[in-house]
Amino acid sequence: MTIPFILDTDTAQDDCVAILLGVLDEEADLRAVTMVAGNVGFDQQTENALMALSVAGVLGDVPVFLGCRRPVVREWVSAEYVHGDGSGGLSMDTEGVSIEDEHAVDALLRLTAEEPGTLNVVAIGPLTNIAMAVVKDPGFPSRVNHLFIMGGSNNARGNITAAAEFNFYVDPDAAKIVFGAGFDITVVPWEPLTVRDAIFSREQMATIGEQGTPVAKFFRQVCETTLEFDESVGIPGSSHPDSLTVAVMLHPELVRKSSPYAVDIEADSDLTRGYSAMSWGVHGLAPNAQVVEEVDADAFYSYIASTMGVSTTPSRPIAGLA
Ligand SMILES: [Ca+2]
Repeated sequence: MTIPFILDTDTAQDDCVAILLGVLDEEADLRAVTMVAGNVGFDQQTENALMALSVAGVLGDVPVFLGCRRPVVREWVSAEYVHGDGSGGLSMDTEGVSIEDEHAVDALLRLTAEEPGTLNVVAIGPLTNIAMAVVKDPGFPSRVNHLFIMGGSNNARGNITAAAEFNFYVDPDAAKIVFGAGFDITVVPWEPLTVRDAIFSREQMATIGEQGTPVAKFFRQVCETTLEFDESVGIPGSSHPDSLTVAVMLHPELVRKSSPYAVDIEADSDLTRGYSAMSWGVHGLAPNAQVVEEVDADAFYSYIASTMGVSTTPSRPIAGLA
């Protein structure tokens, strides 16, 4: 039994790894990639997603839908200072590659209507597409089997501000809608989880790259920019929150600890915009999400390393792949 899911992504660096897991892991059945405004320029994100599909040899096999090009209310904020253009200096000729005409929000609604209660959605960018799907069709949450969200911090530091993690900061209004919509939700937060359990050292990154497969080389090159940024802000390695979110869905045995929380998002304050209030059960609030608190870091690394070692024949040449 494979796990069917839609991946909603602002593709840069670790989003690419999340896509690779979705097509290389035998447990995964990636039905669609939906693009949302986030990390880097929208068209660049789309090219990054197509490159990831190409290096895995499945370009054209997984439909790619373009979604919201800006947050619901606010101006778009980029993370280009973290990711560069998110490609690790790689590029690919996308001439003639087919992108679906249907909008990503409509695709989310249609695909879940065709198989209600079957598909998971993994959201690893700002939650704009997911919120817009809720706004357009309030029946959407009940048709999604489970929604996995990368975002927020669990009573800990943010990354784009002291209070907020990037995905929720960029579109706090969307995040607030999504957490109030009635989905079955699992959250993979930035702190403390990701920076403790999903950080790879330079040595670990090199070990993955040395496997020499196209995927392994691609992995190392696209993750290098973030590695340098992470080290500059005191994180001892390359961070992998997005691929961790897909991994948690495909391999729940990686999770050592998770608990129910009542999660809500700050959308009114400037100072704490996008802050995720995660109430742990003592404040009289009904839980609306399961928050992952600890994963087996060694097992996660081994899983990523072995998956990046899978041999593929890239669909198209990728310029700059060493
Ligand atoms: Ca992302």
